[in-house]
Amino acid sequence: MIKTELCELLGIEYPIMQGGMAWVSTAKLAAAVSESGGLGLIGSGHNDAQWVREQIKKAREITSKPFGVNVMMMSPHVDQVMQVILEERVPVITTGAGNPAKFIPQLKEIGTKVIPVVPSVALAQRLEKAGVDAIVAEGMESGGHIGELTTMAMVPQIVNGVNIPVIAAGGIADGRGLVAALALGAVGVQIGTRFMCAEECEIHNNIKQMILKAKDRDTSVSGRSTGHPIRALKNKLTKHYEELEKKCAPIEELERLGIGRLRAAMIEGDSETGTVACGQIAGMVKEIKPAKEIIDEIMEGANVVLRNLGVG
Ligand code: TUI
Repeated sequence: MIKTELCELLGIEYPIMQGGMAWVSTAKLAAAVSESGGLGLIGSGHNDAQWVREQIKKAREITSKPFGVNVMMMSPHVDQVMQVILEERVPVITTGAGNPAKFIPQLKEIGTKVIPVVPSVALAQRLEKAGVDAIVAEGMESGGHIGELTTMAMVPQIVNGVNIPVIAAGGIADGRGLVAALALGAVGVQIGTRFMCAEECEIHNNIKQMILKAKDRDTSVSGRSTGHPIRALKNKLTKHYEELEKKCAPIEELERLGIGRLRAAMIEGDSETGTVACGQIAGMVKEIKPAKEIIDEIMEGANVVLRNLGVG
C-alpha cells in the first residue's frame, strides 16, 4: 500500500493525479480517474465559464469522490472560470501556463486546495510564499506547454527549495515512474499522456491510434522562438512550423499557425495539421483501457518495484 501526504491532502486513495489537459480532460475522464482512487481533473483550457460549470455538474453526476479543475492562466476566460470554481466550491484546482497568485486568497477562503503547475524552482518558491498548498513540478518531457528543465533534474531541486508537498510530472506513465518520483522526494505524480488512451477519454480515435503507434523520438517542441514552446507528436504541422522557425518568420505568423490546432487534433482528429500534444512517454503507451485498469496497473507495478528493492 503506497499512501503519501498527497492522499491525505486531497482525500484520495492513490498518489496519482490526472493531468488537466485542454480538449482532453473532460468530466467523463476526470470522474473515471476519481472513481478509481486517483484525482481526476477537468481541463478548462480555452473554454468559457459556462462550459466549465457544465463539466463540473456532469462529473458530480458520475462520482461523489473529489475531483479538480485545471485552469489555463493564458485563457481569456480565466477570471470567469475562477468565479465558477468559487461558486461551485471545487475542492482542488491546478493551474498551468502562468501565475495564479492573485486568485489564491479567495480560493483559500472557501478551502479550495491550490496546486500550480510550475517549470522552475523560482516560481515554486514565489507561489509557496503566496500560500499554495502544493506544487506540480512538470518537466519538459511533458506534452503541451512546457518549460526548460527535465523532471529528473527539477523535482529534487524544487523539493529542496520549498516546504510544501511536490508532485512530479513529465515522463511518468507506470509504476516505475511513480517509485522514481517518490525517490526524488515527490509525494505523488501527475500523469497526462497515459490517460489520453483511457477508454473514458473522449479525444478522437485518430489521436489515440497515433499515440499507440508513437515511438520514443516521435515528439518535438515547436514555438521556442515565440516564448510558448509546445511538445507534440511530429506531423505536417510541426514540420511546417520548424521550417518557418528556421527562416526566422515573424512571431505573429508562427502564433497564427497554432491557433485552433489543439482542438482540431483532439476533437476533429486532425492528426496531420493539428497539434497532437503529448509527452515523450507516448512511446510506452500501448493499449486503450479503462482508467481503473491504468491506475491499478500503475499501483501494482510500483509495489513490484518496491518489493524488488526490498522496501515495504
Ligand atoms: O500548462 C501546461 N500545459 C499546457 S497549457 C496548454 S494550452 C496553451 N495554449 C496556448 C499557449 C499556451 C498553452 C497546453 N499545454 N502545463 C503546465 C505548465 N505551466 N507548463 C509550464 C507552465 C508555466 C509556464 C510559465 C507555468 C507558469 C509560468 O509562469 C510564468 C510567470 O508568470 O512567471
